[in-house]
Amino acid sequence: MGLTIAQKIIKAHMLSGDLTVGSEVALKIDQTLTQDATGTMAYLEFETMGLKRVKTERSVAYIDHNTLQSGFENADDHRYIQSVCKKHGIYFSRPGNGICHQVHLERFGKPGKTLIGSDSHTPTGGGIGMLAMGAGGLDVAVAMGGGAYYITMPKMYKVNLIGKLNPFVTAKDISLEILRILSVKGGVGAIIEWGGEGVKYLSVPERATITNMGTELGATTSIFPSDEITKEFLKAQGREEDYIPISSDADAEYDKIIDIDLSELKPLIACPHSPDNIVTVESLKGTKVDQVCIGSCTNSSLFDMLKVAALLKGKTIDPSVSLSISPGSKQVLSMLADCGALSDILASGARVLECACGPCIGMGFSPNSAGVSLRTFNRNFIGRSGTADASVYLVSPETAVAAAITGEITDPRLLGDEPIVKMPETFKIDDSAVIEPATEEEAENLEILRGPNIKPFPKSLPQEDSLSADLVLKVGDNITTDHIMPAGAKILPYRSNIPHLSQFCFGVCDTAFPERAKALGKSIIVGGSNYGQGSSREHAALVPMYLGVRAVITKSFARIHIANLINAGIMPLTFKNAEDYDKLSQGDKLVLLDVFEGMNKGEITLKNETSGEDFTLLCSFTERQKAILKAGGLLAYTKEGK
Ligand code: MIC
Ligand code: SF4
Repeated sequence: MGLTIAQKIIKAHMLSGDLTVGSEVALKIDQTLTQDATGTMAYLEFETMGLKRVKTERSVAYIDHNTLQSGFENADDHRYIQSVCKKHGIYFSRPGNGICHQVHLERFGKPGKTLIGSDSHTPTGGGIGMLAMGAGGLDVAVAMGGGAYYITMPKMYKVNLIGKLNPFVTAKDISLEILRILSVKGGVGAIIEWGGEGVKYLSVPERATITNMGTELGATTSIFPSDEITKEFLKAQGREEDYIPISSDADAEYDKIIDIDLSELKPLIACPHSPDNIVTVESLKGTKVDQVCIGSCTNSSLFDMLKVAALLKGKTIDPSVSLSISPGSKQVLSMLADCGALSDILASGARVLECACGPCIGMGFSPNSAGVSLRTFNRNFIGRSGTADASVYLVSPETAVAAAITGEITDPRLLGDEPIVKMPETFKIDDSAVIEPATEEEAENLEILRGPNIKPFPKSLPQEDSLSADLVLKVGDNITTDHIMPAGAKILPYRSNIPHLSQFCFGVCDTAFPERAKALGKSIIVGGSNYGQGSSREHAALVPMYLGVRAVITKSFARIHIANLINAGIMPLTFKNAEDYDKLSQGDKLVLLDVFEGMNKGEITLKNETSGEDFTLLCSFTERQKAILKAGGLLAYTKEGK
């Protein structure tokens, strides 16, 4: 049987396991990336492992999330990460150099290689045929130390692109269309390969928009073939030698095949508060808009920015709209400056922000009260923008410009002729903002610089054979990591201070949760389906662990979050009968019986002492995962010398 693109890369990197769907596969990881909001914790974990140098082919630390430096905390974190990088063999991308995924695609990603990153949008690298996956910080730390990365062998989905996009219909609309078809749960347990004749009309930045937003489907990753278009892109980045062709075999088999006829697509928009809440832009025409934000790792390439500049040229934005533009990298910004496009953007009345995540993670530019914000980003979860009652819509850069000019949601096809933007033959290459690590010899005497906000990693406890704990919080379906551990300008600076961070845990759902959990000492959370979707932030597991949460029982989990829970020593369990969810209430006294035997059987009995009822819960832990839970988390397990 032939192989898919992902199966080929997995096979070439497999340390143990096989290609059977659902089995555990250990992968050799070639490259890692971190960003600062998850990086400090990942490097603290790396340090705990006591290794001198990273063992990967290339590891890069980016500073892109937490760049406001509104207090000493961010600056201290950056200095800490920079000093760890210098000492341990990691490349350090300075603040201002750009968003990790954009810069990694431009300068470091390679077709056919494996990449894991402590950020859920790491699959952006699939745009050049990499097997790129988001992971928790601890998994990235282990991979930097040369350890394997474990995945559950995913199913293979294929999306066949037929025909060609019409003017003003973009790669972002393809991403929104697949979200409409599959929903935010539809990619869980799958890798999505993009193929069909339509692929040859998509440039690398367009492909990267699609693989980036594949994260919102819950997919393990998304991937495009590496072809002549990939080669041209790498050549223009001065990296032709990194090119290798990769495609799937003609007889490769897929678990699902979806056809999308590009010529039939229209400009689409994701409505509040979920990326899969899709309608046509046309259907919302006339809705008043207060704010428009263009940028983020989804839509901040030179390709996107040149189109935006061309559409804004000679126009002034509507007086009632505030427009922000954050180019994805220093390369993008300086090329916009060199060709004059930046002046066109500025002349329109736009505010040009730093090359960083910025408004996407609520770091500034929060909308006004009950404001309507159109964003080219990938997530519109409630509260993420920093304004609790804002309505955030996700759109293409073209639709964003149309709203900025008219002050209301407007079909971009009404803007006139579509600007034709070509990829440059050569990009401007200047890697001076990437600081190289010291040699092993020089590194010996280098000191790690720590600030007072960097608190030690919290201690987790081994799982017990019989767990008696109260049901501390019951939540519904599609709970995101932004619900569990919110970000934003007020909270993000404390990512390396778990005790402080814990005050904000589940703040969106129930502000009394942290105090209640602390008072109980040991507790259990109950959730609906797709619990933990969204970000890779391991803080969404570490903070509940710090607050005493010992198990989370749901209808289903998102991939990265379930791994983070196990790494933190928290037991993820699912209901055998989904209806049992309705039979549990907050405050119930629960007991998990014969946990260790149950782990082996794959079924654990839950006794609800309050109602007197018994339920069956499911688990499917591998031997390694059972050992991690019994040890009290991955760090404790690694320290035991496993
Ligand atoms: C996000 O988009 O939610 C983030 C911020 O990039 C996160 C990482 C984080 O929480 O630090 C992600 O996507 O993994
Ligand atoms: Fe940054 Fe937003 Fe991309 Fe996350 S989704 S990496 S916050 S730009």
